[in-house]
Amino acid sequence: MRAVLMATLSRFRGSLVGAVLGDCIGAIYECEGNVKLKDVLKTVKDIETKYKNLKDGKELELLPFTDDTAMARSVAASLIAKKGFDVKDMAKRFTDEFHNEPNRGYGGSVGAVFVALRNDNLEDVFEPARKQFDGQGSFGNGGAMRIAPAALGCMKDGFEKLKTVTVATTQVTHSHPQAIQGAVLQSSAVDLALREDQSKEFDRERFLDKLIERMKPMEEEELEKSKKDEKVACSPKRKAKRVSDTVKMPYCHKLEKIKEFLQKDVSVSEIEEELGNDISALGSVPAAVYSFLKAYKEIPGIETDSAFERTIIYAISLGGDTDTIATMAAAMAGAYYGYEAIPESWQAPCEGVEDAKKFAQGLLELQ
Ligand code: R7I
Ligand code: MG
Ligand code: MG
Repeated sequence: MRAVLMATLSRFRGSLVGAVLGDCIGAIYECEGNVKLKDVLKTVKDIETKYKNLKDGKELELLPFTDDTAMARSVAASLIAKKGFDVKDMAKRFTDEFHNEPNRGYGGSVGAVFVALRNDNLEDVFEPARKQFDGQGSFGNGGAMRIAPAALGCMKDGFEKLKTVTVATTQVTHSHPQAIQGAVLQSSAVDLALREDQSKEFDRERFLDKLIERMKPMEEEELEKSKKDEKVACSPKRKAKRVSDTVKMPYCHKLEKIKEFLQKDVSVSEIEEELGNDISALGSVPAAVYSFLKAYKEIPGIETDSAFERTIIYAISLGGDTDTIATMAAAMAGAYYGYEAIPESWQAPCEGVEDAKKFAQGLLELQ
């Protein structure tokens, strides 16, 4: 295989295997409230020790993947089987997967979408998602958490195609603009990480500028729409429910904030406050981007030379929606550092690693 293809295969594998590890290891801490860095360090140390002490013929205790990976597998499998994007096939795979294994830790409301999709055999696969939350759609991070394979599958096509595929893949379950924008931010971050020249010093501010360049028109368009809606409805100003509701273009705002945060020491509570660490797309994708970028450099208290390892450890240490923030951050990190950066001992207990490698190969063959 040509050298450039080998390099790409390594980064494709890195992204999908990384995502699996972030999910499986992050799931140990999902929704545990405050996570202590020292506990996360102990968890990964234990993983390494168990692997080292593994006796012949014995098996490691499995770290199962959750809905994040279950759905990412469907995204990859559909793109490969259809040699491109087919929303009905994608929706069917999500639905079958959910009914096959409903106990993978899915979000509280998304099950209703899959029930409707199965029962109604709909022409319009986006309809059940549009009905969620009184017609405003879910703002959960379920669209973003699964989207990394789309960045790989669309690599040859460029951003406009990636955006179209990301938006439609998300809308099968999530129609809230913030859920859609969050998925576009995530797929863009993986896409840009795949393309970043590793032989040069990583200009993280430039990386953030490129993300802002992609997010700005989407947020501006949404802002225009909401202004019109307000006029039509003559509605009184909606009371802000969440801090981020008070900022006009919250994704761009958070991406600018990350630039600031990369220049100084920031506490976990400040990150939680400013970027979020929750189950919403807006409250988690920026934290994943920040984890990836921060871990490029050393982090006090995390003593490993591996920036890939730092990414997962740091993302989990933020607490909250740990499996999802870690899966998204690790999808970016794996895309940047490549498969060789991922320790074997971390891969060994995680469910779904071998399949992730096959999906990476299949997605590369689409290029
Ligand atoms: O977004 P989704 O697929 O959940 C993904 C998360 C990840 O952390 C996974 O690891 C898994 O644990 O779940 O699932 P949804 O059910 O669409 O959204 C998740 C939750 O976000 C919902 O159950 C609600 O609690 C909340 N939520 C909303 N609450 C009020 N109003 C999402 N949208 C809304 C809303 O519009
Ligand atoms: Mg999960
Ligand atoms: Mg989660």
